[in-house]
Amino acid sequence: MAQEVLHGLGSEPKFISPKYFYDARGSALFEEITELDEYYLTRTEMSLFDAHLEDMAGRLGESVCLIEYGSGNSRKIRKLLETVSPQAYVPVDISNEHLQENARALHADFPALHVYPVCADFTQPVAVPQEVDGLTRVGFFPGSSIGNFAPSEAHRFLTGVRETVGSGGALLIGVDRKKAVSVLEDAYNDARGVTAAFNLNALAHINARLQANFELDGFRHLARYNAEEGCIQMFLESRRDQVVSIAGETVHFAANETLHTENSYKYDKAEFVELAASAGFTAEAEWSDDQQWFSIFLLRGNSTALPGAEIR
Ligand code: AVI
Repeated sequence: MAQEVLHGLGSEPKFISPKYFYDARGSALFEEITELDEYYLTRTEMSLFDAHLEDMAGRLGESVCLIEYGSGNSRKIRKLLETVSPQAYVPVDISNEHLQENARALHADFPALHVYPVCADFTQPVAVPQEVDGLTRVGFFPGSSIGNFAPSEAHRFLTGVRETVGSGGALLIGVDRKKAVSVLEDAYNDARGVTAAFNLNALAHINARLQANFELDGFRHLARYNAEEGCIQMFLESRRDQVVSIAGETVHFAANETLHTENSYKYDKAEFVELAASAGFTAEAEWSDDQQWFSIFLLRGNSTALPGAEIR
């Protein structure tokens, strides 16, 4: 972690990974964000699940193994487990603690469900346990978490999922759509300052883990839409000229210098369908709200033709 953080802070412009938002306080702040008036994403996606779960379940069929990428979506996964009734559930998470907690809680409520937690970095193809052989593999990646990957990383992630679910397998994925800049910017600049606290929490997290001495009041939260990139970008801007010590090293911040903390990409429908196609998926269905602010896509793994094989 020290190496990674210092590499980003030694770069020009400075950056850190958004994963540093998420210690216990950061996860609680994110939960709070999902309930903010301005943060329409979670509420819109939930209402799409509520309205279309039966349709989703019908399309997925029976004999399903549900593979959840990241295991922090308890409310959404429960809805899906109730309606799709999969034979097996494979939560994949880098944090073993989250996985075990999640598996324990679900087992209590769905005693007949076979749960096979896999502790892994899900940006790589996942080794799914043999026990689920013969079941249709369906990945689940809600919340527009795909938006926090750069397009090349999103392509790599989707290619890995395609490899994991196989041809005929599927991915149910939530995607935040492009829309009026004011709506997007309000969602990341809420009036109560919860997103600002979430952004600044990355510094508190680094202080705790790397014996660093960031002064949180020395930085200001910034979030703005970059139309060229098609993403909301979050930064922490230094309020003054200052030096911070981190894991025995010192890092200089000029007044108004920015530290880039997160990108959150937004997609047009056609852009996302094309991205999915480049990873070997066909968009079989899409559910969106009246304003087309958020979409849930059902992507189906294409059958792969061997290189040089004739396509009939
Ligand atoms: C987790 N992820 C989809 C959120 C987003 O909207 O990109 C993280 C977030 N950052 C600021 N607010 C919420």
